[in-house]
Amino acid sequence: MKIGIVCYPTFGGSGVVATELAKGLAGRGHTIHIMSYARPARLDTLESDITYHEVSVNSYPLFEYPPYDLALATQMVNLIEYEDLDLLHVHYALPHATSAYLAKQIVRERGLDVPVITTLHGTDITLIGNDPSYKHVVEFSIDKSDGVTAVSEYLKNETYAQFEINQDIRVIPNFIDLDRFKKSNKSHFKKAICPNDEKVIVHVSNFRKVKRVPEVVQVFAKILESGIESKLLLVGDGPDRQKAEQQCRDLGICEHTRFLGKLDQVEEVLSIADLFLIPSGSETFGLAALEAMSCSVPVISSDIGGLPEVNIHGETGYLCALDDIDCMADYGVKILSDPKLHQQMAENARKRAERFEQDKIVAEYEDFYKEVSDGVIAKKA
Ligand code: GMT
Repeated sequence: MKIGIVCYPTFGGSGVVATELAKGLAGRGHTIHIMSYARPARLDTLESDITYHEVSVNSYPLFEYPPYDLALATQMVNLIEYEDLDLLHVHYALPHATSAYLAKQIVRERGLDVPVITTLHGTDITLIGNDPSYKHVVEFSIDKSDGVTAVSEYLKNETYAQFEINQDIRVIPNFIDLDRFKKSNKSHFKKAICPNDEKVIVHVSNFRKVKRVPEVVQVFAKILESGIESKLLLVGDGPDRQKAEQQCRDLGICEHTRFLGKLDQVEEVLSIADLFLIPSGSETFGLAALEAMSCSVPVISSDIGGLPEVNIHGETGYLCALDDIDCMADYGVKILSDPKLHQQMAENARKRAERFEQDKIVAEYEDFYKEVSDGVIAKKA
């Protein structure tokens, strides 16, 4: 098939899922056209069957807010016509599903019918998508899509709870490249960071408020207090970085903490990790947790959103109530001070990650494309 994929170009979240899906589909013989306002971070190599189309928005003295959604719709129309697209798959509803709806109507006038699939990822439903300034348009655009997927059961239910959607939503979870995300020997790196063979605790995020990075530091401080010699490695950057750095200074634990900034090869850090912390206040799936688990790292997470569908309590790590720092620290100490338990959880984590193997999930998307193209998608029961 010739497939148009639309996404944000981000380092994490929907941008990663969309780009990895594009690569997986290209590997299965499809021709992919990716549209975004910048080259997606994970589209870092030349791929012969993937063409990237930058959506450029011309400024004009009247425009305080240049209309990206219209420029995107125009790009979609161009690609449907000139590249003969069979299907449009947009990631993150706002504004991509709306642009797709518009493009679909325009090409219909010209005798072309292109199915539109919208994948819901997270804050497009749980936060910004249901903001009163966008809600009607987001709801309409999702409902008018020919097929809708969500990355977890939680997100599917949340979508029905927050919007009037008559479409049947198919759950297709995030996925993982098990060959890339696996524990590999990084002993030189481990030695440099942990000269005394300290335990390594890792957090990876975009440091937005919802990720609770200052709480990661608090949990770590308590683990240190318990006497476990350890280091905290924080990967990523964003609005809460300064707050987290200040927290380290306040708690006097800066020498045990390293802020590594944004990194492309997260799997190298995960390869030396003993524990992964993800205490998020909202998380529809938790791709970062899956990446850690795939590298055989037990996870301690909050018990919210889609995280319990990924991290299994007592098996691949532990879940704690939101903001329960003591609970997370206690479980951290438990895992790090019991080598047998750690080994078992590390194995379980990798096994669990195998359920989300990339090829298998890409094939689910492929099947869904066929169903939608054949017009066999049902309405909500
Ligand atoms: O809201 C974000 O953090 C970004 C968002 C996105 O759509 O880019 O991430 C969401 O999508 C990821 C991929 O499907 C999920 O793994 C994340 O859990 C989800 N983030 C949140 O719900 C906060």
